[in-house]
Amino acid sequence: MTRVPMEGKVLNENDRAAAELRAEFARHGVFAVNLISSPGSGKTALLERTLESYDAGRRVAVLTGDIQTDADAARLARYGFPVRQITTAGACHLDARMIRRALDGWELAQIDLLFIENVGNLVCPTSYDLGEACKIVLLSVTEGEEKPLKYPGIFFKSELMLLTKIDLLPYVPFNIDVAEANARTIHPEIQIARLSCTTKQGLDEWLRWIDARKGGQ
Ligand SMILES: Nc1nc2c(ncn2[C@@H]2O[C@H](COP(=O)(O)OP(=O)(O)O)[C@@H](O)[C@H]2O)c(=O)[nH]1
Ligand SMILES: [Mg+2]
Repeated sequence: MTRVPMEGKVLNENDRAAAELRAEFARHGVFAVNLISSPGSGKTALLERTLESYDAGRRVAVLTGDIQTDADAARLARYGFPVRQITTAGACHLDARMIRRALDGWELAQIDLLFIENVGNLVCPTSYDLGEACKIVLLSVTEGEEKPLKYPGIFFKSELMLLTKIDLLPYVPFNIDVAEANARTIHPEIQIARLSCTTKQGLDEWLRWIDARKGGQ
């Protein structure tokens, strides 16, 4: 009897759904970004500061994933842009079909920029393509500078590493240069930016980065 490894099968199905999504995004000119980090690294805070900085006419939307609660969607809905919560009821990552379902009823032609906040986890989301144009990994200064070495997959696949909560650097023994060097050991071309959503230091650089990246698709 031939045994088909389940994980391989699920991933293949996801790859097919993700390819369809990617084609759909391309057809409608949607630039989709997959934000990945541990729980609490500041994904929602980053989106709050980002949405807050955008004019009302900006064609941006957010899908935010968590295992339970719509707390993040409630935080993000305050800025007036379309926001939907995806609750995975236990799954440790979003998959392409969850994204497709969550987009139902949205006019994709009206969206230029779609942020997807993944479930907090540095491992599982790495393997699930969501049809995004790029993955971005957040690492906060309270997590330890060795994390890129321990969780290489996501640092290898991400185009940008955002080092978050840099306002806390005076209070934690985190060597930011070592963190950057560790990320570059795994992925020499990874781009890196430093950011605090509390003081807004580095926020303009992030906003410029996303606009430039989107412009180039
Ligand atoms: N000091 C500091 N705290 C932050 C910053 N960004 C987020 N936080 C806090 O970190 C916690 C987790 O942030 P959240 O955005 O919910 O993280 P998520 O789980 O990745 O979405 C919250 O209490 C935030 O207020 C920051 O730049 N500096
Ligand atoms: Mg969040």
